[in-house]
Amino acid sequence: RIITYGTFDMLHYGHINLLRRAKKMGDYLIVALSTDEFNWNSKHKKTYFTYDKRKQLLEAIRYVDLVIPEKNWDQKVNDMKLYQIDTFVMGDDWTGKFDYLSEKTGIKVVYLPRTPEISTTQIKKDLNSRKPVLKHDSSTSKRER
Ligand code: C2G
Repeated sequence: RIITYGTFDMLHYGHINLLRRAKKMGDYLIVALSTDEFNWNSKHKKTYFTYDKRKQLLEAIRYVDLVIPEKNWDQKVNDMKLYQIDTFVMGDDWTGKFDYLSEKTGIKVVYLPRTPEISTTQIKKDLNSRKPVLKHDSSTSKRER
């Protein structure tokens, strides 16, 4: 039984890569999804999609078996016991930050390499910079017309 935590705003292939590799480590994957309040009050993140929308998206992913709310930084130890977790997985931007979980609960803690070049912040930046993200050749645009 595997668990991972995150905001998963503007779901993208970096998130999917993480979830696919996490699921491969077991046969049941729980995603603890940061609530809007937790994002705003503790992570100072304003998400584009609300918790309900982000939950709906995650529940549509074949690798995800259950989505629960992440309400604070301190619920992890209890979550490990409550959901009988074997392995905790996070991207390696968190390397070392959750080692205490294995000391406290004996579960395995794994940090997986992040997918390069993609992040919600980068998507927002590119869109705001009004850079023509997609290049259309004339034939495509004619077909669209
Ligand atoms: N991720 C990734 N590659 C990317 C972007 C994200 O592997 N290009 C991973 C992150 O490392 C994380 C997960 O996808 O494991 C979710 O990313 P975020 O939504 O940014 O999660 P974060 O805000 O870091 O929340 O208590 C832990 C926090 O809730 C983690």
